[in-house]
Amino acid sequence: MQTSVTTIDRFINEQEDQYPAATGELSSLLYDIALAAKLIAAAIRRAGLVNILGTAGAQNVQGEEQQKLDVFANETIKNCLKHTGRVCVMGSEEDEDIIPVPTEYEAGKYAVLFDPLDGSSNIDVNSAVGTIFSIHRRRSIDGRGTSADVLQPGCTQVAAGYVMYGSSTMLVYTTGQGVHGFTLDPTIGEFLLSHERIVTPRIGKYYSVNESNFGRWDKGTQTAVRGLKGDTPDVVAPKNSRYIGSLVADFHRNLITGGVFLYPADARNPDGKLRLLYEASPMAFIAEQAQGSATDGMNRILDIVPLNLHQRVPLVIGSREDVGFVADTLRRVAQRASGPIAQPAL
Ligand code: AHM
Ligand code: MG
Repeated sequence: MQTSVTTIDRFINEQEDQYPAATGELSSLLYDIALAAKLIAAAIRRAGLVNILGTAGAQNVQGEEQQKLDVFANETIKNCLKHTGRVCVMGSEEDEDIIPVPTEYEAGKYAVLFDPLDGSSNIDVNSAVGTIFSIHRRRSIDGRGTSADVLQPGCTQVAAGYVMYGSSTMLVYTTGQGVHGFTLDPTIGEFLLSHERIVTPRIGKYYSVNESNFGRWDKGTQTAVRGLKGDTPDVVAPKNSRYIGSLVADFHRNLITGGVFLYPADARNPDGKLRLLYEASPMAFIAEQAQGSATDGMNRILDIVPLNLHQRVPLVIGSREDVGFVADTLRRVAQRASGPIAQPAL
């Protein structure tokens, strides 16, 4: 029987201890998020039992049907963060506008963005869903937070992470010192360090994309996906296909085994489907910290300056060489069609 474990709070605190100027607030904020994750995980585990499944009968700001668990996860995260004095403003996939902390609470120095329950169409079929979060230092000087605090490029994130509610519940995060994963031990209610310093393989085994959109992709994307399937084995290692339709689960698998996930633009979704601030940016920070990379096809996700809270962006993310292959292919096909274009900074 094991008698020595590293809990998430001990690990976070020990990491922050390496920086004498650190106040401990970011550590506490990550721990607040871990608490929200435990509450959400518990609700998901009970989902089939307490008749919480099904739609809440409302639509979110994207015009999508909200699931009851979406609503629960959204409220849980907001309630775990708003009173702490560590956060000045929040932004959620489920809320149209930014959420400044209520006036009865102290406003802190961080802005937090989150997708409370990503992949929620998987809930009713008992497949993996997740929570994604992104943390920025505030830009406004004082008072309640403003849009300027949430509309920051991914490269200024101080922390990002996700929680995967799968066969076990895992929390994976980075503060810019590598990527670390914790597994929830339900018997003691603690996240325990299980994956220290995750490094994703340079070349992946899998490609993950919704191929039902193939006919709506541009020529470059079609050529790149054909390459990933094995059309050009001299240029890119042929891959096996895996697609759950839950970004957290697809990304997590590829992070561990190596692989590339794509949600490109298509004729119906000219900017792709995924959202920059609380899906693409945090995942891009994690990918880069695990020595992978993330682009919108050609440009680095972390360099994109957001214009609005729910902005969408095409996403190609995962093993560095595979993401590079997609960018090279898109560039080559575009060049053939219309002459030279600017080189991306990968
Ligand atoms: P959601 O945030 O509304 O759940 O949508 C995002 C999800 C991602 O988890 C997943 O990668 C993608 O939508 C799947 O979309 P599609 O069903 O078009 O393949
Ligand atoms: Mg989502």
